[in-house]
Amino acid sequence: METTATTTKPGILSGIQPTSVLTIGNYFGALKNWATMQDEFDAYYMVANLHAQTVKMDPAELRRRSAETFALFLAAGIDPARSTVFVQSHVPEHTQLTWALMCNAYMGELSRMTQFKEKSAKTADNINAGLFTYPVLMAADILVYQAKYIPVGADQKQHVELTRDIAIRFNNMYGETFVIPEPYIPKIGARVMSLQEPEKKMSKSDPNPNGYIRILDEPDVIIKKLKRAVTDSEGEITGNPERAGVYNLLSIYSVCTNGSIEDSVAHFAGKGYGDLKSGVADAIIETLKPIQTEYARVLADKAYLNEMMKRGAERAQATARKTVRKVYHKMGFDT
Ligand code: AQP
Repeated sequence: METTATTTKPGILSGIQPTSVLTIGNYFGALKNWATMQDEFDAYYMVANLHAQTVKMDPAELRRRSAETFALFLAAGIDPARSTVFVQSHVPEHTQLTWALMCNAYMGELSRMTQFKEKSAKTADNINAGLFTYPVLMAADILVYQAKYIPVGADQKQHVELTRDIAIRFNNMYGETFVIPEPYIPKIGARVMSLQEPEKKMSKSDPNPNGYIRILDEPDVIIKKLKRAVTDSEGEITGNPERAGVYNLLSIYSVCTNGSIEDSVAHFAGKGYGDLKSGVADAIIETLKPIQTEYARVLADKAYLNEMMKRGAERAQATARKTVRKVYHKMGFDT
């Protein structure tokens, strides 16, 4: 496999936490775009397993899910020959850089992170320090690869702002060290909403399994969940975003068929919600079929999977090590 030691393409970094099996929200909102960005960017894609531990996870489950999520990245079209794809904990430089950044981040700015407020309200029995300092680890994830662009949803924009502030502060104090990253809105992107509460985003840790479709769900499960999807009492299929349930189904159909909302509305013109739900279910099943087949193949080949994880980590580490050496030297640490 070819490894790109030097490149002139802008760096990009993104990750997904292996807290549960990924949903079609993770696919259409992240993985599908990642695959299309592989040639334009020097892409780093990681299984964010260190982040997943801010909620309590069983160690054996976390280990298994990390490997499965990595396999799913490959199955969804992330090509280890074109992108650096790896598991976060395999590259210890992330945590090494975190400490350096932690000493250049302030309690006040971390206290302003809205996601901390939301998440700590949800897990009142486990407000661990990791949940509070998680944005600094995220800053390290980005800065350690000198990534220029960070594809993020609105909920993560504040964390990219914080990363910029820390990087600028560090550069001012110690001299030019970090590339200052920018949030990046992919050309095609989709926010997939819950099938049960369509005003909320589809989430893999939703306690109600009817709210999400997993990338690995069997066709009969997909059909059943779609049948239960929340719509409204209007009966007519239009592309009005205020009718959140129907609009969500239309946009899922659009991303599955690579069409526009107008195309989807035209496709279902004169039909009822039963047809809409079965049409969307079929489109999802067709989209997921090749990914599921490839996933089964990759997961069955443990030697290949382990080798890809090892190579990905080595390739990521080659870049990360350079940054940490530079930072530690500037700060007066000997290693
Ligand atoms: N519903 C969604 N629509 C579009 N994009 C989505 N993403 C997640 N859900 C949707 C995108 O997936 C990437 C990684 O997500 P994550 O695992 O780091 O955490 P998250 O954003 O908090 O996603 P979940 O599924 O809700 O995770 P849990 O339940 O573990 O907290 C991001 O690029 C995100 O935009």
